[in-house]
Amino acid sequence: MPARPSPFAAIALVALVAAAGHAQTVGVVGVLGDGIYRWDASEAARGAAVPSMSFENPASREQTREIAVDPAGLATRPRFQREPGEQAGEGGRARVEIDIAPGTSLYGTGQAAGPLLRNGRVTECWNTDAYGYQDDAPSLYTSHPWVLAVRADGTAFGVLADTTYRCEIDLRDGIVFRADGPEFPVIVIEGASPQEVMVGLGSLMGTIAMPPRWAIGYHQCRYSYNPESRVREVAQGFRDRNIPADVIWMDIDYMHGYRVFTFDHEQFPDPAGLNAWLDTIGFSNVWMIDPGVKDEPGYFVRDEMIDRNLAVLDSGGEVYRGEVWPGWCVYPDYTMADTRQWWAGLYRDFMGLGIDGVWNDMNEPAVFNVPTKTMPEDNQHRGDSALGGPATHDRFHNVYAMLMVQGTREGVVAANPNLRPFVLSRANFMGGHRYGATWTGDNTANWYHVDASIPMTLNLGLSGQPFCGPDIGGFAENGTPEMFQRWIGFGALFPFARGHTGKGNIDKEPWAFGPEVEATARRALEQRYILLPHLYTLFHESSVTGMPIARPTFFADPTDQALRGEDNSFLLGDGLLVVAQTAPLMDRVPVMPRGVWEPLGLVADDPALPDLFLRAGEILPTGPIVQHTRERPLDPLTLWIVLDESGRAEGTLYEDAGDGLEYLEGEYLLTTYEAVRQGDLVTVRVRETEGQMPRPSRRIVVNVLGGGRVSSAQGVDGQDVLVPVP
Ligand code: NBV
Repeated sequence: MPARPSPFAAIALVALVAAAGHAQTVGVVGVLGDGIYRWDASEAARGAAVPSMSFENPASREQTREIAVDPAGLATRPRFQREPGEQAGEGGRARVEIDIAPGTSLYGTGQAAGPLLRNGRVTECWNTDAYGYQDDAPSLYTSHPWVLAVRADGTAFGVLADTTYRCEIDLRDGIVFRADGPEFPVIVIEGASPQEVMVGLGSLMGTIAMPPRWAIGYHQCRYSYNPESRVREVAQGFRDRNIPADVIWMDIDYMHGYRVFTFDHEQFPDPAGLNAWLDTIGFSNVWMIDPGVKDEPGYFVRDEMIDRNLAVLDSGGEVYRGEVWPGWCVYPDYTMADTRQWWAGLYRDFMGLGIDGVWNDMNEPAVFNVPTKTMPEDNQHRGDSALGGPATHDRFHNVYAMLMVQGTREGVVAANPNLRPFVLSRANFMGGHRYGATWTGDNTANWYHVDASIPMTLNLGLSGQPFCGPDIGGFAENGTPEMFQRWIGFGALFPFARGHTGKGNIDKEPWAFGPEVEATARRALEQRYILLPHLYTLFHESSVTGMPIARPTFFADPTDQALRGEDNSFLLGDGLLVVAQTAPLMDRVPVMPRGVWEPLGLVADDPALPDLFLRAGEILPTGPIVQHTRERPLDPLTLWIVLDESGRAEGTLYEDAGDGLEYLEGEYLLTTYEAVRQGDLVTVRVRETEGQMPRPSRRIVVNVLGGGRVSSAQGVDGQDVLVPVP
């Protein structure tokens, strides 16, 4: 029988001698798609690679086509090398190196402390409980072994080190990945722009599912709101003060002695009743579940897990025990589908109490009283063959949380098959955006963290996790009223907007800092709700293409070098620029993208709020101020318009039921509006619609901005509206 031809180009393995003196190889390459390549250190390494945990469809990584061009002509060529171990006999690390041309800017690397621009930085992919982290933290809660590189001319490429092992991303001289474990595939995505690379990444890793609309509202949390009377008081506090919010969160103190899937019956005697009451005032709820299960015979979660043999084992094959909140705990081994299925089943009764969303915390997994803060690397997981089979914890550490959240999501969906799930996870891995949103962990109420929250949110988005944001107000410490005021000002515009703080701190609800800060917070949140139609449209776009929701300002013009390090501002979509002041003195001078950007005022002037600008050629859909997303339908629809040089503008609005899955059957309305100037008049009309949802009968308000002036007209949505040129 003739040998099956290898889909990889036959490249002679050229041994190069690197400066360090260790042999480098150019590896073998195959094509995965248009401008998308898979490289491996050798044919043998390719054959031995474990299935991808990041690809939405791991089989697709294996379906390479032969490359038509000479690989030596490819723009991005990794070089492979085995670094010797530090101690004799040790396997050492697999190293991959990619040169970059001068003027190349590097981004991504997941949830990394420090600035947006990653050149010169070293990030370690190793999910870590990093309470109170600062700028020099090597690793945080989630891991994304991914770099987005933007060349001087604005073309771009992305590189994924497709390994789950501990992996260092060293960007001090080009791009270098050093990972424990065996050689790993390297995925290269070429694009004419960084946006194209992001879409390519979405095609491989999958995209977020459309969340329920309430999850895009404002969330209020603290560690913890307890007893339940305090939950009611805080939720009612928003309504009494007319401060918009959609969600209130139940942190670990609702549990009975921190046992997951139980309730403290003194403090929370009737969770179903509490959830039902919250619903009457338009509040959705999210409740926490951790992975550590109290090791207490008689406790049903623990007994089921042990009886079914689903726990993580230690190196000797005994059930591993580690200390967390409940005391000694056992940990589900989510690397087995059986475990995930059992875990998912636990959510049936839990969700049956009217629970809307789930928060998975401590899933790095965090372990107390050990120097590594996590379980031993030689613990044993009995991984299914689909995940590459059994392995020690060092291979599964970074995906422990992702597999947990996958199980959680499956359970939430099974409990409420007709609703959209919402799950938030602290730890996660490249590709984990398919299962849950994320936040930036235990930050601190100081100006460093106010400043860091924009770049961190942006780099997560550039690493495939668009649904994210920081603890607004800071988790550790109290901060100052001014700090909170500024933080909520721009924080209210992140894809995931949640106020949170830790135990023992002062209150940090929007009204906790006195009337002046409360007024800013109200305006900031009103601004979010006014922009909700646009944000919802961006979530839809992201769910289709993989584009981030909050985007770096340089996306406005990837050829403009001046924008490459700008991380005090960000774009929501293509044309709405949010310029924040994240330093106490408000003395940062933002770098503005070239072209015409008209200032946009959606709420009363307030120096603590970010400045908004709308780009020429954009139509921005907005709604009225509402107190929560279910309050009333979008009416009137207000379009803000800035014409481009040719007198035209365009924008889209996505609408659906806000929950449920009918949108997947076509029950949505995607409208493209256009504005065209003829003489002194601008005609605004529907140019195109997609989807089967009928257009709601509603009023439309049109505001055309130009030269600092605004001209307005009203009409009926779906019919042409004429408005004078401003
Ligand atoms: O569950 C309590 C907290 C939670 O509020 C926080 O957001 C998590 O990041 N959790 C960590 C455990 C305690 C941290 C000190």
